[in-house]
Amino acid sequence: MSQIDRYLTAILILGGGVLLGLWLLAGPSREQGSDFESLGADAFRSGLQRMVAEGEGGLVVDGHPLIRVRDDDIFLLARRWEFSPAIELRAHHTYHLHLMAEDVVHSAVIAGSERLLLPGQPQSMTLTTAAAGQLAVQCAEFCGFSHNLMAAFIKISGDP
Ligand SMILES: [Cu+2]
Repeated sequence: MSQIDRYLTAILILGGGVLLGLWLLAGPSREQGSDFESLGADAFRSGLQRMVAEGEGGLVVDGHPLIRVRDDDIFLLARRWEFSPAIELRAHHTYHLHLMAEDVVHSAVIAGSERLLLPGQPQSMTLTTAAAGQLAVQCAEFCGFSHNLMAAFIKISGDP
């Protein structure tokens, strides 16, 4: 090994170490824990059914019924390539949001925070709505062909 080869090898090893250090410091920032105790998959499914049954009001958005959430618990199911159901929330209200992936790994970015969603493992977080308008939900984990289109808008209503 020549002197130059040794220098190059040392630079490569040092550079790799620096990059690894930076990645560990600044890299994986998505949260995996829940804000409070998460539900089991069965409790999630029955909660979702209850929310849909209570909130159906005949309004349809993009082919899906719009569910007016009555309770403080919200259930969103992630599957290729949608978050469902379409929901309407009240402005300036704090909810318990429960998310679960049904088929493959997804990740939900909502109100500036990201949750990794492993299939069949619900995640829970608090969500406080702002003023009336829309709140975007976006998938941030590549999940196949139409991943880029996997987004939803939550309607925030000003009515009390
Ligand atoms: Cu995706």
